[in-house]
Amino acid sequence: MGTNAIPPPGTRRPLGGLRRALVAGALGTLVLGTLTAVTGQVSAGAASAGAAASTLGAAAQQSGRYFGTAISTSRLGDSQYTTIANREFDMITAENEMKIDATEPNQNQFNFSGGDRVYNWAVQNGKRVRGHTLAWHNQQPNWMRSMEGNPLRQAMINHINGVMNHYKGKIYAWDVVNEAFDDGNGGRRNSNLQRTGNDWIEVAFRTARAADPAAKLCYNDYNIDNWSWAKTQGVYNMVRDFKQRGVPIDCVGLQSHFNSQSAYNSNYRTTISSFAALGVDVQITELDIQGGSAQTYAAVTNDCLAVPRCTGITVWGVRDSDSWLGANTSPLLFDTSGNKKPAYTSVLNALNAADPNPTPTPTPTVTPTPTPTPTITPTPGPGACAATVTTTNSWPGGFQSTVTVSAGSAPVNGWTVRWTWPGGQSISSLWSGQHTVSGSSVSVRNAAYNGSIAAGQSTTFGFTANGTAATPTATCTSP
Ligand code: 9MR
Repeated sequence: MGTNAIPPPGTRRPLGGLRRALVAGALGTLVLGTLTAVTGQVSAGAASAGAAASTLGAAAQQSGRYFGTAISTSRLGDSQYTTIANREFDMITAENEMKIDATEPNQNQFNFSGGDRVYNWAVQNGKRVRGHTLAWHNQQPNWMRSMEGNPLRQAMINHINGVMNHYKGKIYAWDVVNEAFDDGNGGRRNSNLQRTGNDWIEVAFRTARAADPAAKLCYNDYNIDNWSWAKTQGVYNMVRDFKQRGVPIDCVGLQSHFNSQSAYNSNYRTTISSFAALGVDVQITELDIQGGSAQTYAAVTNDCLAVPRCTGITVWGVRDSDSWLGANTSPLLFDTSGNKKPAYTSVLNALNAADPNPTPTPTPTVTPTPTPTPTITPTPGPGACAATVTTTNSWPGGFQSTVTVSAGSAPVNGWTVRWTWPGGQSISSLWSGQHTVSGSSVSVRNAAYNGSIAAGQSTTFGFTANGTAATPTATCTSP
């Protein structure tokens, strides 16, 4: 598993930085495992007052933080690897095993064998787990890669529900959405998910909150470390908007893959504190530093320690030879023989020098579990269509619905669905259709790609709305 590809030099310079491409790679073999419940959270005891801790995890715990690593199932048989990982780290991320292609290789057929192996290894050794990742343009299985529009939107929602339900109550934080911003201009990355409508990210977060209210929900990205870069500002503005509008988000993951084109900058602390000031935790989620500078590793650690809501650091691999970047770039804290590098010592010393007063992280507000509304689908007559509204998600002040549009015994070519809101509701965004509003009346025309419905078949569109969840009776007409 993993790749030795080194990211190619970037070609664009966003406010002084070069774009860095990430490399897709094949997923390794998944091995069967079973899921066990979390019974404990932390095995390595924190150092007693005054004494320096001798491992990264214990040293981080002194200020209420964690120190984690990515783990790959392909290396769980390597005792040097597992010995170091078990000794040093108290938070685990599956490097590839909880990604979309691993967990839903065929549509609606979920496979948690690899994810469970990593999860079980972690909890059996007293560690917590970060979930990575639920909605991403990369590492999509083939069936998802070819999807667009409403079917993809629904598949994303189904995927989030399927995976989060399997790990419900067991994951410290989920990277709900990964790498959704463009490298250069601070806007969204063009992807099949983005093309389902700009609201796909908030729909993913709302779905995630309902699926597992106990998990922290993170937005995770690379090249959002440098405060002066447009991409950082783009993500910052999204998080601020989400917090203002009550979209559930608890944390931002700064991947922090540092190299010569995306170098550590001393404004990193400003980035961390600025995100934290929005009311989210900040987690350093995939740290590696090409060249392995001990000084830069210490600076990154100290920047996190300086911000109470920077709750932990995860390095993206154990030994240099385990890194996706290849051992020759020396990016991690242990060398290929498993020896501690100078960077290790500088991180440990920084953690041991931290302010021992942990600031508790507020627990995110738990959103009431939505109650799906049972619906009866009317049978349309020949040439006609019918529509049913189903509430799929709700939260204080808003809700999300799916509308199923069905053809009867004859095909439908173009449709319009209409309903009237009962109590002042209003649509905030709608996908896979074009809507017009007149007072409390809503009219939705088909989108360009879903107007034709074969006899006996159906299509769907969806929306999020403000107000108390309502499931109005909808009518459908076909020209
Ligand atoms: O380390 C992962 C590598 O084994 C995979 O081949 C690669 C495929 O996309 O993903 C790597 O991890 C990435 C992470 O999931 C998201 N941020 C960038 C990481 C490095 O590419």
